[in-house]
Amino acid sequence: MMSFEPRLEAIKKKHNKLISKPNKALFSENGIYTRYKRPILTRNHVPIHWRYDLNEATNPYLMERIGFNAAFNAGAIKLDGKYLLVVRVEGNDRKSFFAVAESDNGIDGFRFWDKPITLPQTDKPDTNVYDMRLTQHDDGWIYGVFCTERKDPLAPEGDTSSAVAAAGIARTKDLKTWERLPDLISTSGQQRNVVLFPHLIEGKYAFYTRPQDGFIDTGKGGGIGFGLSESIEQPEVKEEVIVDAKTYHTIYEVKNGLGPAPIKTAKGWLQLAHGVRNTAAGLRYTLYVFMTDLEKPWVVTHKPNGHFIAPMKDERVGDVSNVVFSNGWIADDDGTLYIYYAASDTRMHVATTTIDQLVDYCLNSPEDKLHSHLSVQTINELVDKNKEFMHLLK
Ligand code: M1P
Repeated sequence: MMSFEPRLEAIKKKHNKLISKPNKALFSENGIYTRYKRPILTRNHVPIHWRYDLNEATNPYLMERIGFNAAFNAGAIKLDGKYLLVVRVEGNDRKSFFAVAESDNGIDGFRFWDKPITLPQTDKPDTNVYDMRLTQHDDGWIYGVFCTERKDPLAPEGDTSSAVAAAGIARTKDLKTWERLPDLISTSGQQRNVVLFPHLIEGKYAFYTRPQDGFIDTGKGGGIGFGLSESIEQPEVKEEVIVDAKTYHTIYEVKNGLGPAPIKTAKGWLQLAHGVRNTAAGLRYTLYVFMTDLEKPWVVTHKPNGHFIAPMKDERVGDVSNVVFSNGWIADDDGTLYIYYAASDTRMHVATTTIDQLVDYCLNSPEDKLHSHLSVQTINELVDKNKEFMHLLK
């Protein structure tokens, strides 16, 4: 075993090499977005001083004192020219918490800030928190809406797994100091994947929701919902309409949930969501994109069929395999869009595209007609349209 000093040098060298490795855009076969060669954040990006006691007197073997399991499902925002992710970091103890990682260009060089976020508690302490969506609201605050999970108080004796999920809310101006607000009260027993809309509607705060009557199963919860709250200090949604329903034999057959806060375009609100279907190998999570009406952001106007991003190659394997999940994206002033997505509940990736391309994708891709023979009809329509251009393929 190496002694303290050479071991520390080796750990530092390895860590610095990892966090300064440049990323590389890959050729985009579909032309809709560009994937990158490396994940942008992994558990190995967690700072050395969060993991090791650096005092030789109290840690002579320089062993890790605190272990980290994963860095994934990050909210995203650009502030003062920096690309900032509020990452769900999970310790080996299975507790997730939030920590900010910063990059100058949005595709590599992400480094965690000095300390994780200290999240104030309500009178019912969170057991676990995760998947924060950031919304820069017209009221001047940046809101973080996240899932807070606690043991189900009604769980029968001996059941140490049943939990209740609710939407926790905190606000900040700088991602450093956070004010905690009460959890959202809604019509269903549980909530996850709740997202605050950036504008007031009819003078009220508006939330995309995901009503569910179980912790994993959404049960009677019909899909991505939408509701209004009179106040953000006492948030309560008394009525939820379904925006995008879970649907038989689609990629969102079992459940779905909104990703980041939507982006306003001239043609409507761009929305990113995840859809879940079941397979013999377990649940499969993919991402899809749709648009909602500018004035009525709860009404879907365009929805390309199928998935937008599905887990590929190494992304397919992790703690919860066959999952891609996104709760953060950043639209730059020049129209570039950085989509931050996690692979298999383990690590973070980025994909880039432009707002114009995504709008074009929404407006011009065929919708899901829900039957095989209609999918064939759609393909044949394209084949016929291409007849006079077939020479281009020679
Ligand atoms: O494990 C996949 C995802 O499962 C949950 O998402 P949903 O509520 O839509 O099923 C969340 O726990 C999410 O964090 C996780 O990535």
